[in-house]
Amino acid sequence: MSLQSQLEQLKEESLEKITASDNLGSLNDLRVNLLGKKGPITEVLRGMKDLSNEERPKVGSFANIIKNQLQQSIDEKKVLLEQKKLQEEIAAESIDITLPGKKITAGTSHILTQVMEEIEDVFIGMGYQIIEGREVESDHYNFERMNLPKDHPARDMQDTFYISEDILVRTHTSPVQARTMEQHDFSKGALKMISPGKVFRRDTDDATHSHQFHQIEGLVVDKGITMADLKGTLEAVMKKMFGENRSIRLRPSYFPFTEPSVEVDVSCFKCGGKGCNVCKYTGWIEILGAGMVHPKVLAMSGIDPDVYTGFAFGLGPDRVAMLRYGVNDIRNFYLNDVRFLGQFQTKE
Ligand code: FA5
Repeated sequence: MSLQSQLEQLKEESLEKITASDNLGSLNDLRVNLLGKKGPITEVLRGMKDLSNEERPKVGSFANIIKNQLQQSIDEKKVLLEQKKLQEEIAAESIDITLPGKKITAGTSHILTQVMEEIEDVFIGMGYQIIEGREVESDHYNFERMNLPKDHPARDMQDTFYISEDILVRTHTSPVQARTMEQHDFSKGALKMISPGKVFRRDTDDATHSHQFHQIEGLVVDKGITMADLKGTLEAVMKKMFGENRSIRLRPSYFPFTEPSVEVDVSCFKCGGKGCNVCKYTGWIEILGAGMVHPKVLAMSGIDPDVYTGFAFGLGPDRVAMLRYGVNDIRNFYLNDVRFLGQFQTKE
């Protein structure tokens, strides 16, 4: 067989192999085998030495043409195989959006947070500002400015955890009253604020007492504020929170920082006042302490009690939440058991 026909045959066989190659690795092996120094074309060309001077350049250029054809065919095949590989990778990475998604269990805000935010919303609607107090307080603001001097017997009911002799964790949110009053500029209008937050007492924990619980302090100071404003405000708030049919009653009480002082009861939202286990068969539920701000407390904050008067109240949202949701032990709020907390889904 002439060298030319050998080369022709080699070309046909090689082209078939290139066409059959189905991945980039085998194509590269093929390239090295066919076109490399030890490849069959080079082998065939070794026979050129026996050719005549006329034949040799013809066969030489024919061999080069074949080499170029094979190289071109390999290059084209390479492009095809690269595209194929890319398609396969894209197909492997594609997401089937028709598959049902995995359900993500969303958390909820803590039930006490929900109750406090609901109460805040009611007061914001009535034009109150929300004031953030501090949990670590001084004896001065927690007691003295609330008209509870060092030897006052009412301090016994609010013993707490002391950080130093004068620094403690607050026993009630009332110190926020003093801090807010001394800052307030009455030329800009009345002072109307509530302050929700954590408080601490050296109470023995039981079903209705926790050593850490929450309060919402309320304070309104302006010229001409009376007990009627206190009553009207609290009645409106209780109706918003517990239903339009609720009424409230005020019973005389004592707090060193208010004069006169009252305990405020709301008519039972479960039985409507007839008597049931929620209201302990009295028809009323005690909900907060309140009163007219003591003139001494106003004066200690730099406010003239002959010109300004005010009312204040302190509400326990933990107890509100217990009553509302029939929770029989306050400690459930603080154990962080999701089986309990998960029952109170956040309202949208
Ligand atoms: C006070 O703390 C007053 N500072 C409230 C006040 C403010 C009166 C402004 C007048 C004017 P008292 O100790 O009663 O008052 O607590 C208020 C509310 O906190 C109670 O009605 C109750 O709901 C809640 N509370 C008190 N002790 C605990 C406790 N250990 N665990 C859970 N809640 C409690």
